[in-house]
Amino acid sequence: MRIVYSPEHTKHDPKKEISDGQLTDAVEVPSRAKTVLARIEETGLGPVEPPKTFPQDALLRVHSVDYLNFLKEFWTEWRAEGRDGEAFPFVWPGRGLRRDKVPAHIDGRLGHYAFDAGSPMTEGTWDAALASAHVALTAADIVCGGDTSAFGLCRPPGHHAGRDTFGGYCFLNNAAIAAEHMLDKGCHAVTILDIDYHHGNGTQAIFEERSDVFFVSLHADPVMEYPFFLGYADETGRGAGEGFTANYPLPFGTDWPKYREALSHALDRIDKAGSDVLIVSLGLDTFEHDPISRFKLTSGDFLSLGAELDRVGMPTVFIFEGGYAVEELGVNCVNVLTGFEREAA
Ligand code: SP5
Ligand code: ZN
Repeated sequence: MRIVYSPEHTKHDPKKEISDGQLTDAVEVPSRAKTVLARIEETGLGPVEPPKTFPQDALLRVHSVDYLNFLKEFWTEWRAEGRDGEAFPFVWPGRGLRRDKVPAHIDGRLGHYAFDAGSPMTEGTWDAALASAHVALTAADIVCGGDTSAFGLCRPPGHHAGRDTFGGYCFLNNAAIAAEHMLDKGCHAVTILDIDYHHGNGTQAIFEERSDVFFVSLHADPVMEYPFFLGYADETGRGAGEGFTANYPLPFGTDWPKYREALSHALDRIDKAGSDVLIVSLGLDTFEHDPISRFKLTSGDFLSLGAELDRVGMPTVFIFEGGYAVEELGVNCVNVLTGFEREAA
């Protein structure tokens, strides 16, 4: 399997995040991607290549121009206000406040585009997020070119980012950008299977009215877990997209037998949907020792998970999302990919 990686991600190196009501140590850190890369090299999973660059049009298929400009110009504006260090929003247009106004002040702009306070923006965030999107686009191109699979080792992750919103450590929605690119390149329909522990609210929101992108997500029940406000079983798509969203909220403590049951159901639906390509939003935070999650998958289970994914036999683009048990992250991630390849062989 060909792997796409860019060292640009190290420019996004936050030290702190706001989580569980407190300022805590950041968990979405550069060592995450480095440990996965090290394991790929150690196991010889496949050749590692840098991303190509793409015109901004590829991002505009998913994100609004004002949002992209905000991300790009953020650091200059932040510095112009006399600020330094990591940036967090602290005021949002909640119920009763106007969402149609984009304030000029940087604190207002931050609140307008953010949906949580847990995703610090730093000097290098834009460069890293842009490279991450290019990694995803390059991986998509590899599969468009005829390979049966590819892995985009994206960082920062993407699945929480919406058309014009950031949060959940995500700024550009890498999986959504890859999906649009594949549709542009001649795919008729794409399925995105999101197996990160957290619901992929951004990806769902981007495609909820679309019938050419089937979004399927297995995740911790939002009634008890972040992102709390999307990912319930009754969300099945809207308008032309009715029936093209499927959510499998699962309880705390979900282990492989229970997870496999839901995955199996999801894969049957994916099989029937008949898309021509599968994009897997690959989060490894379902791991039993993940520091912020409460599922119980073991390192060995990730091999089985990879094998299950190949059951539908579709060309597959893997896009790296969450997973915060850094020490075991390389093994867990590569286990999914080798489990998948072994089955294919
Ligand atoms: C890409 C991705 O996985 N983003 C996840 C963002 C989650 N941020 C909020 C984390 C809240 C953690 N609560 C942990 C409770 C146990 N200490
Ligand atoms: Zn996650």
